[in-house]
Amino acid sequence: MKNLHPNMIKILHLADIHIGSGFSHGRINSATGLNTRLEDFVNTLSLCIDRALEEPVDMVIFGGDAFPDATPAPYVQEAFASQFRRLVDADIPTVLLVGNHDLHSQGVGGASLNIYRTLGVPGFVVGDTLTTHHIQTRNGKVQVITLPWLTRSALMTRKETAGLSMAEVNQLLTERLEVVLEGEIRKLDPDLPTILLAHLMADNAMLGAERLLAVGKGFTLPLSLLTRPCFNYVALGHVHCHQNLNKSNDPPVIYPGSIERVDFSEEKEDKGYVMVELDQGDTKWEFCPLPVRPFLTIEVDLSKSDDPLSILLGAIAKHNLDETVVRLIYKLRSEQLDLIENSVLHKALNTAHSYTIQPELVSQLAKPRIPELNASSSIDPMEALKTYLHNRDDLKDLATPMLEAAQTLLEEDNHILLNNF
Ligand SMILES: [Mn+2]
Repeated sequence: MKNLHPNMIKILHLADIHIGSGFSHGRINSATGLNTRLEDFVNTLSLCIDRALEEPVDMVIFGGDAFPDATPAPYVQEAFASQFRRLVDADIPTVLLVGNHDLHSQGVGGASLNIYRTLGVPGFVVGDTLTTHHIQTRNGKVQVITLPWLTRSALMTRKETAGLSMAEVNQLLTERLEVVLEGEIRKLDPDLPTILLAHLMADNAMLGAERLLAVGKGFTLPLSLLTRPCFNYVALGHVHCHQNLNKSNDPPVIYPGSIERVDFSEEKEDKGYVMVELDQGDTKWEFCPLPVRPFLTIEVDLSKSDDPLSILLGAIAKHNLDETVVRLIYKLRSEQLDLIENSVLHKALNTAHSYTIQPELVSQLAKPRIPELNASSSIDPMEALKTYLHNRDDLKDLATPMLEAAQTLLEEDNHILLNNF
């Protein structure tokens, strides 16, 4: 008789842990000798694991980007391992997907996560190739297709991409990926619940406001590749801002986002993880916010003020800075510099967890920006360069070679340019 697995399967989905990053936002904890931002990230990760154990969930899936890079310091690697070890002790199967930050720029494989496979950690699966894993949980079997971060070299040779634009490379890569994914889909058992776990940039993902200016138009995959009816849940990693990409929610296509604020671009975002009730009929999911350290930008234009210091102090005094990572940005004219006493500013910011002070000089002679590049939320780097060169008659003779050189650079390193997340 066929086993129909009547139970729903409870899963905790988290991504973009990036533990070990953002040390500049912390300070050394004199009691432990550790950077407080490492302690913050460990604490937040431990809350995710606490929840997994309390439920308990049947499986944990991690959507990639464990550390800032593939070679974390041993004490950072250990902090990560000590938390995931708790899942091993509780017999909770766990899938660790390899994100772009887990990949070596040289060679293949995600060294920082592959160690879990090398050591044969019970119940742990490392997703560093596009393949299907059959995972036995307490409430039945699950199929998980892992789709790690792909670089061009995984699907194409350098010869094949020579002379192609970034858009053409992207198109070719998408087509190749579709074929390989289709192969996995055909092998699926239709009677088992199925998850696609992928680290990628989907073409309709919303980035945090400050990231729209980046080279965001490059390496993206179409949502249609992910919204296949054979998937009961699509678990993503890479974009740090939590969102569901599929309005119909059938299947849910979820970025849980990062678990801590990695930088100031995430100042206003909620951080958390996602609880999933996987069901072949109707999968349910819920975003669970985490209590993370607040970030605050205080930005003041003092250039028209007669008493810039008191205006600045007034702007600071409006906020409770306790436990907060603060960034103070103020604009002023060069002749106002002497009116700002740094010791007074340091005193005013004293209660913050950490702070940076960024004065910006407003030049009286500032030229207007190139109007075509203003008010544009997203700038293609080639278009930006063309526009710039068009406005610089003195560079006329250099324009063509500069554009060619820029095109070559973008083609060579497009995956590096996209490693911002
Ligand atoms: Mn990533």
